[in-house]
Amino acid sequence: MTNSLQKKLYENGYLIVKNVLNFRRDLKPILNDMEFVMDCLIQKYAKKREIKKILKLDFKKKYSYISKLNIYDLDQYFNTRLPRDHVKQDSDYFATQSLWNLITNKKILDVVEKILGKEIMSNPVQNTRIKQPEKKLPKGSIHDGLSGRTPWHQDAAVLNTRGQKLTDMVTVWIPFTKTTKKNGCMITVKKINKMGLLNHISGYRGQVELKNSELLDDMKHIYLEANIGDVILLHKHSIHCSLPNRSNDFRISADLRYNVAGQPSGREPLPNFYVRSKNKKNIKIKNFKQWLALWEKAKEKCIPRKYAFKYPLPTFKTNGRDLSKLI
Ligand SMILES: O=C(O)CCC(=O)C(=O)O
Repeated sequence: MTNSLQKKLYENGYLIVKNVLNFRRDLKPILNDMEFVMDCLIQKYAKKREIKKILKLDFKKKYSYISKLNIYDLDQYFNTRLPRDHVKQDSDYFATQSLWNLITNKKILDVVEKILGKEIMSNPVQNTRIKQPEKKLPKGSIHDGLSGRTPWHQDAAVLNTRGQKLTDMVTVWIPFTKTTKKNGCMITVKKINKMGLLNHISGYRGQVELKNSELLDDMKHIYLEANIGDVILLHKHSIHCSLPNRSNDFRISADLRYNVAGQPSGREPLPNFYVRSKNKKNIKIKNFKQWLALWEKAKEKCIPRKYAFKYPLPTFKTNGRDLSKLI
C-alpha cells in the first residue's frame, strides 16, 4: 500500500515535510541539555579562574570555548550514540530525556508511519551534530561529518551486510537552526536513489564515502534547506552529502533513523526497539531510563571489542555497482 508521502520519497529519494515540530516544546530542551553538557565540561576542563566567567556565556560562546580546550573526542559528548571503536566503561554519549522524547515524538512517528507502515523500530544509526562556522574549525575537523562537512554517501552503506540487504530504513533529519546553502545544508541529486546500493570506499578517517563521488559534483543538486520545525526524510539509497558551514553562525541538527520492525538494525548490538506497533505488548521500552539501560547493556557488549559496531563497505564483486558504470 502506498500513500503520497511514501510515493514521493521513493520516487525522488528525499522529502521535506514542513512544520512538523515545535521549537520550544520539541527542540529547545535538547539545546538546553547540550548546554548542560558544556557546563559540565567547563567545570572539568576550564582554567579554575575562568570558570565563573565562561559559565555566563551563551551557548555558542561556551561551545567555541570548549572546542579550543583540546578535549579528547569532544563531539562524542554531544553525539547520541556510543563511539564506533574502543568503547570504555566511561565512554560518554548524549542520551538525554529530551532526546528520548524526540525519538518517540508522536508527530515524527506519524510521518514515519506513512513511509514504513505501522510497525516501527528506532534504529541506532543516529547522530547529533553541532557545526561551528568552518573557519573556526581546526583543519583536522573540516571533513569530519559531526563537526564539519559530510562526504557523499548512502545511509544504507553504514549498515552491516545483513542490514544493507534486508533493512527498510528511513532517515529523519531534524534542524535545530534554520539550515541553508550558506550554513551547510545537505545536498542530493533527485531520483539518484533509484540506482540502489552502490560501491563505497573508506574516506577521511574511515568515513564511508561513495566511490567516484567526484562525478556528482557536476550534476544538478537539490539543496535540502529547512526551517526550524521542518524535517527532511531521506531514502536509504539517496546519495547525499553536506556543504561546509560558510556562515558566521552555528548549524545544529539531529539525524534519527527508523526501520520496519522485525528486520535487522544493521548496527547490532546497539539498541533497536519498537516505538510504534498495533500490538501494544511489542512496546517494551517505554521511558527514558529503560532506553538508557539498553545503551549501557550495549556498552558492556562493546567494551571487549575493538569496534563497537562494524559496517563493511558495500563493495560488490564487480565494478557494475560503481557510480561511474551507472551514469
Ligand atoms: O547533517 C549532516 O551534515 C549530514 C547528515 C547525513 O549525512 C545523514 O544524516 O545521513
